[in-house]
Amino acid sequence: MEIFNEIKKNMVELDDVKVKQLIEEALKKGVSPTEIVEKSLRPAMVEIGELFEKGEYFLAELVVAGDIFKEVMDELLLPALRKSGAEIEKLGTVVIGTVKGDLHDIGKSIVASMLRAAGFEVIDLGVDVSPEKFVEAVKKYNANIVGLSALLTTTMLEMKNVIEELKKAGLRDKVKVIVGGAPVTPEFAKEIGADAYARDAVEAVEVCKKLLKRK
Ligand code: B1M
Repeated sequence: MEIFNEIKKNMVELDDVKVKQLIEEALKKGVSPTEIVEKSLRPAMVEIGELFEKGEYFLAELVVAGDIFKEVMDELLLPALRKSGAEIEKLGTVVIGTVKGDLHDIGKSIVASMLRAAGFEVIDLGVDVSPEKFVEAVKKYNANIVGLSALLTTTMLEMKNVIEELKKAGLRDKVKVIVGGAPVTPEFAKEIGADAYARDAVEAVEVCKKLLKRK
């Protein structure tokens, strides 16, 4: 669809005014907020990352891209998501966070919002979360699921440390672990002993529902 390309192009060019205008138009036409994220904004962020790698964009551009993404999520997409008929049934409790050393929170926050919209209670611990903090929160909130997000190839290794810490605390059998984030793969999830992997926020909701049924 042309509108997805247009949003993507303007996001890559960091034109926040145009991005907002196009998203408003798309929402009015009935395009779903999750499609806008997955077909326009996320591919745009990948391209922005590539421009950064090539030295055509700098850290300042990454920061601006992150800010625009957050603004359109808060102002336009999350309100639309809430309106689009969230299930009211109360599902389980998910403790979620971006692992230690990692400050990327856009994808994790989208996953958290989608889980909330689907009826999960979500405790969002934010970014740079240590294994000890995850364990503490699992105990405190009696969580059914722990969600770990990482965007750096270096920090994804922290996911294993969280699983180890859950084992040490005797909680590993009581809680399911789902992992995700750009560098994470299903193979990596298996290798570190996670229960599940999700590619995006829509899949994360489906996977979390399945994880609870299996318990
Ligand atoms: Co950074 N950064 N960054 N960055 N950044 C990446 C990740 C990078 C791939 C860019 C690149 O070079 N191509 C690269 C990592 C390379 C690598 O590890 N191999 C990189 C780098 C190098 C860095 C710094 C080291 C740069 C520096 O300082 N020199 C630095 C690290 C800081 C740190 O964390 N310690 C850094 C900093 C930043 C900013 C702070 C400026 C900013 C983040 C702002 C913020 O989050 N508040 C930023 C940004 C914006 C990016 C890119 C461009 C975009 C990330 C993003 O928001 N994507 C990114 C490029 C890329 O991703 N290819 C890049 C959109 C978001 C919707 O997608 O996060 O993938 P994503 O989330 C998806 C799925 O992955 C999945 O669902 C989400 C929704 O669909 N998902 C889950 C995510 N978590 C999940 C959890 C689940 C399930 C699914 O279950 C629990």
